[in-house]
Amino acid sequence: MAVSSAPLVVLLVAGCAAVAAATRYTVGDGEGWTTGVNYNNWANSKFFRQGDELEFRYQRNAHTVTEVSQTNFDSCNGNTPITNDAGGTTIIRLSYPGTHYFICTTPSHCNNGMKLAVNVIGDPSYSAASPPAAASAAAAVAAGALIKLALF
Ligand SMILES: [Cu+2]
Repeated sequence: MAVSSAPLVVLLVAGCAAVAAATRYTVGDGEGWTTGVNYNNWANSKFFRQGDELEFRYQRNAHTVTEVSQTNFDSCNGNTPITNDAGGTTIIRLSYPGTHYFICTTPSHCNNGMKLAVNVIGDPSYSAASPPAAASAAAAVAAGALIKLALF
């Protein structure tokens, strides 16, 4: 029994690793990326790891997702963005550790609190070549199928 169950253990570990590889967080949860949401509270309830993703959902062109430096975050200055998008759905991969800063550049929105800072913890197992969250989920499903097969 011990011999036959060894491959199953390997599959279970592999399956868990795939699930833990990346998490995609919807910024603001059901409220999305908009005015009137306290994004400090939202971020403080989460633990972001290198490789995780942020999904910003908002009305196209009504807001922006603008990644900026800490200085520009503090002053709500979007003139020299690191990245910028207003497409309505913006997915940002947190590919390096440290604090990432996002603001909305629609006039007055950032100053009224539409800004998000997330602290990202480094993950030594992270690889830029690793598959995105959707592929990881597929891998987890595949691993689960293998586990079911192994149980037979
Ligand atoms: Cu806005």
